Amino acid sequence: MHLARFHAQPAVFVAPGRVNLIGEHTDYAEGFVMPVAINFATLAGISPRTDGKIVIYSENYGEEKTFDAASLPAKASKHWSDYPLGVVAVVTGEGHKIPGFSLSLWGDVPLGSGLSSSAALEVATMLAVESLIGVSYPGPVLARLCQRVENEFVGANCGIMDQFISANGKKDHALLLDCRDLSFRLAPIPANVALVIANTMVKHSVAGGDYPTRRRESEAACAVIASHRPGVSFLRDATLEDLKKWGSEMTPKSLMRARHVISEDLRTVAASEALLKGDMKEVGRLMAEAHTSYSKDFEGSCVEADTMVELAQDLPGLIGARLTGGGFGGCTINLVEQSQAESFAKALGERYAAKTGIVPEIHICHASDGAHRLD
Ligand code: GAF
Repeated sequence: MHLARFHAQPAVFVAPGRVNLIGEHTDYAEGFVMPVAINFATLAGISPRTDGKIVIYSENYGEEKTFDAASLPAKASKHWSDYPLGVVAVVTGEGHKIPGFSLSLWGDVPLGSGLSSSAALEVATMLAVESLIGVSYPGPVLARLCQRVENEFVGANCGIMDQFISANGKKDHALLLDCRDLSFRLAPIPANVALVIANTMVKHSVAGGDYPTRRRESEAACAVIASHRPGVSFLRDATLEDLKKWGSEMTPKSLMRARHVISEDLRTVAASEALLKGDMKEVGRLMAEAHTSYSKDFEGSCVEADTMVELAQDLPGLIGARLTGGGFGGCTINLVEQSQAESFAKALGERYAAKTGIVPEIHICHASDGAHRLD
């Protein structure tokens, strides 16, 4: 498509979406997350231009936008082009001059479903722009730059998880990330375990009101603890003991949010250890606990997601189920015995449709490699 449209052979890059197995709303508290890159992705094809223009075509939207490379919009405009333009703005801010280029974008990460379509778009575009200017950022640096695209240009106050896993994921593995220093370790997903991703079809948005509200509430709890223990900069540094001591000085909602975040960090590290040992029963148990905490304490779920998790419980083959991603809609992640995955997906879809009147999309996915160039 790029060749036909722009009459130039593109360099092509791919960046995956993600599903998070456990560790929700812990990344911006400098805690732990354990996501997996999945086999839904964004492709970005890039070629240089000599007319000083930046021309971006989105195959998904069937729309082409043209900008002057010398005077790009300084602000987001709530349009899909905010993401590639944000990448250019951040890289320019790093001191690079970006010449004109043609960029073609295509993706199959379901939009607004909590599988990080925007991170995939940012990371694929970042690799494309890097190649154009002859720069190569290490994976963790690239992820940080893409997070800045969200935080500084798009205006979504997200953490590092989605961009990090899209840039650094590994086929057949989950990645336990320490969001404080960006160190990570990989844990293999056993070959007999399938990732069944069930879309509630309720749209989710990080930029929307609930995500930043939850973030503020949990940070307010952290400030209370920090007033007693100055070493506590983020909830990552706090303990459940701290909540017992000073929880009464917090609003009830802040206390609940903090209880989720602090306990989620403990569960996430425990789940990675269980996964490394191949103890899938324990992984499933921790996922179930994580969902309850996300739903009850963090109030980050919704009726549909709770229903999807509930309906999975007695289906043959289930190891663990929970709402994944930023919350308030989107998808559940179900770890399921591979031999039961097809029948599990079918039965879950039927049950959900019968109960809610909504026909869900259910995907049997596998853990994929992070972003790279396609030859
Ligand atoms: C969204 C955000 F983008 C992530 O940074 C993370 O906070 C997640 O929600 C919740 O765990 O995906």
